[in-house]
Amino acid sequence: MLTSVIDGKEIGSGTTYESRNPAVLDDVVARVELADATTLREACASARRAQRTWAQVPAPVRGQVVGAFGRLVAANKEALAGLVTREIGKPRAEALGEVQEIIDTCDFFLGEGRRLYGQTVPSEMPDKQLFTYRVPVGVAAIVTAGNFPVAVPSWYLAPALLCGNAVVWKPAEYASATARALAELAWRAGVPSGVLNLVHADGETTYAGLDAALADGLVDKVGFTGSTAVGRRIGELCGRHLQAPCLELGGKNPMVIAPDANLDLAVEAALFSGYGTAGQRCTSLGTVITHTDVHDEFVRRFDEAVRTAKVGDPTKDVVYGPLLDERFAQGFENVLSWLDDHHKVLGSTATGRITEAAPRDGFVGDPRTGLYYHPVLLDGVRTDDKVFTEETFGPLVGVTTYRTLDEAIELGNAPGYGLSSAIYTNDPATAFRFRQGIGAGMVSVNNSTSGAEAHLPFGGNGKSGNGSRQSGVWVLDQFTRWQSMNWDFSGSLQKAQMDVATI
Ligand code: UN1
Repeated sequence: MLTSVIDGKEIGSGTTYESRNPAVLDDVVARVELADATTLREACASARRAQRTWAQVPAPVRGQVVGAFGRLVAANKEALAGLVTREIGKPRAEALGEVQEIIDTCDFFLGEGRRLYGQTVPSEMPDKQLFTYRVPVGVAAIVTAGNFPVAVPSWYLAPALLCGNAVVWKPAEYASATARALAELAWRAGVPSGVLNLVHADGETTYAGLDAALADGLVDKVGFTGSTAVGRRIGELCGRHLQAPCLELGGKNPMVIAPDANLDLAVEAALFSGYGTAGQRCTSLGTVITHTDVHDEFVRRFDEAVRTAKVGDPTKDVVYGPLLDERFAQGFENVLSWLDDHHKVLGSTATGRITEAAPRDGFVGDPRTGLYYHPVLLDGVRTDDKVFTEETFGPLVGVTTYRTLDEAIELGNAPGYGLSSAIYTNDPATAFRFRQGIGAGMVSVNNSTSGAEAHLPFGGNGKSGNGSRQSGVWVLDQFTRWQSMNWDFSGSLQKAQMDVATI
């Protein structure tokens, strides 16, 4: 039985949850005791006490701990990736890539421990020095989704810890075992047990516990990766307590196919970003916006690629495996009810769950054991369709057409998200104009909408977040606050704006 771990102590409760392998539903990966709201608040209080000592540890030494965490993850890469595959059904190659993303992140923040630069700033008065320092925010409450059960948490944990904060981490219930494994590696690497606390809880409990902790001044930064709907609630909650959370939410990521695009490359990228991780990335491809001149040929090739894509057992070489858990499977069933008569359904001979009665050619494994769904490729998508405006979080890609680049940009921005985007073109001017016009935080030219590198700013605008950025140096602004210091050694009271030196 897994429990929450607060200041190194296992804290149980009455309520249990079973995290199941979505490829083999009879396989219970972990039985978890879910915490109540008081326990979550207590974890924040405990983190508050531990943070003071951690902040005294010099940043380069904290960096060494983060570096050691990365090395332990590397030493356990196969096992951790295996657990990711078993608990959330991510195919092996992608799971290994996900674990590599933690290692890359820790590598980056090991070095940042020796920088974490402040500035010296000239004063308007003589014999006076101005400085800026980055100071830790204090306690960070991190709430993560389970589609990236270890990489995305590491984007929060590594910089938050490096910057001298204590963390209370609330992972997705359906990725509890993976979360515990990652936390164990962090503790073994030298992160003090009170500085990283793991709390298993359901959504409503998390919300109530955070509300109580924020009201009592026990949390200084909330980090949340998940749906736009939940992000909105977290944003409202934090706003009431005068806090700006770090929100990384959904996406409706467009891929534009210009008339000069290399269509084979574009199809490969559309397959990877539309159907990889079963379309359950925040960076998954939502809608292909293809120029009318190349539409028919692109769709012909894309349909062929989707039809022949291997789907099934995630321990095998497949494009995608099962959906994350029952709740996500139900969510996708609901999305399928948005299909309309004017849509041309391609990519499969059937839609919905893959069963013996509705089989798929070349399916790998046993369809009876897991939450497997047919890929859906929808041509003829219109701007007033729900499949055009809403994130679908499943193996579904829509296709629509454009005539001018301005029109393509307008279509890309229309759903109001702004996370990732891509364009396939060989013309630099087209690529740059697309970048200027598209409202997304991330733009790919001749590459997929998903698969961002770990040291570039990651984040979105509009319904994809509140403009916060993760990764690289940019995330330091989430986990530190600027403090300025002025030091006057003139021997007199020099008044700013009033005693300004003149020539
Ligand atoms: C997410 O789905 O929340 O860029 C993150 C990507 C991955 C991260 C996705 N590195 O697609």
